[in-house]
Amino acid sequence: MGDQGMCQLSRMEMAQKAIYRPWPGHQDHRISQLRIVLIGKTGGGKSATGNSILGEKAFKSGISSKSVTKSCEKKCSVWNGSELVVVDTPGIFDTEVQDADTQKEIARCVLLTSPGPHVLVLVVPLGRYTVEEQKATRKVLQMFGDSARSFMILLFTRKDDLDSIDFQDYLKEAPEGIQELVAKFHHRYCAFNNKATGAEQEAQRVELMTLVQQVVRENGGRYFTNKMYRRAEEEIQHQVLAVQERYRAALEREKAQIREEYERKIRHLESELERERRKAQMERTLEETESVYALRQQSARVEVENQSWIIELIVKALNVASLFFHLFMDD
Ligand SMILES: Nc1nc2c(ncn2[C@@H]2O[C@H](COP(=O)(O)OP(=O)(O)O)[C@@H](O)[C@H]2O)c(=O)[nH]1
Ligand SMILES: [Mg+2]
Repeated sequence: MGDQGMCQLSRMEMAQKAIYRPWPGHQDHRISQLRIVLIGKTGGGKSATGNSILGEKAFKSGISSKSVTKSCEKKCSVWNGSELVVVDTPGIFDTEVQDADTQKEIARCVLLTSPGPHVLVLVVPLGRYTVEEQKATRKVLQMFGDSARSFMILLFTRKDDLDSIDFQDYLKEAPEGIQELVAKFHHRYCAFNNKATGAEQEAQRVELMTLVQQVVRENGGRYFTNKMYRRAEEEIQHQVLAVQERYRAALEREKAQIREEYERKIRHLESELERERRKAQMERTLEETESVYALRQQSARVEVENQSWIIELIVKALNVASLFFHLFMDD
């Protein structure tokens, strides 16, 4: 079992409750879920931002090598009646290197945010926006392609480094690289102090979530997708169908067994009343078995997402489709 299905329980819990559809034409036919993925260069403050969004220390964050995010991670909470899924990534989208480990991580990120993220949060640290940092940001933007722009929010970290300067005032005098970015994102940006607590933390969280909601609304409830996500989704669906087919066959086998056992037991019974009693018992057992399998069918997707082999299958599917070569740009 992998740890990619961290949100399994809450998803199941939410599926059992009546979940409202937050916006008309919501394309996600699964339960109402808001998927956010944090992207940007290592050390920019992605994990710290994830913690600020969730309001708890869910992701490891820090400067020591021990706290550097090495693998994509998914954490969930509930926001405004929707399941909020936050996926933290290591700096995988800012690299030219497409080695096996990077491919696996990208596949993992795609799986954790499948069938696609509603919002991509590009995390950039204020005051430290070096040339190297600029290059990395450009790479990330290029990687996701122009079609991803309408799903992106620019989030500056280290707002506390501005001391008491007002963020809007700072922007007027900000380095060219920062100005350039802000211009690209129009009004879709915000700044976080990830060291903030209490009311300040809550206020910036609300500010971001308001932006998130705005992005989702502007996109008509659609999530970001591209060839890569679609190909991965095909593979996931393929596996889900296989699992469901296995359960269907297993249910038929079990039902046949139950009937056979019943026939064997009543064969020598004389009393009609007793036969009827046993028959009613059998019907109950059949119904119970059916409902157990119905639940298994429903959670087939979660089951597939939790299998460690699904990542390898996605990597393979993406390689077969040459998508790792073209990457996200190819939408
Ligand atoms: N002062 C300050 N430090 C921050 C802020 N955001 C992140 N950091 C620090 O920057 C370092 C890198 O953050 P981390 O979340 O691990 O970055 P990641 O590699 O992008 O996940 C950590 O030491 C954080 O404590 C912020 O808003 N203010
Ligand atoms: Mg990190």
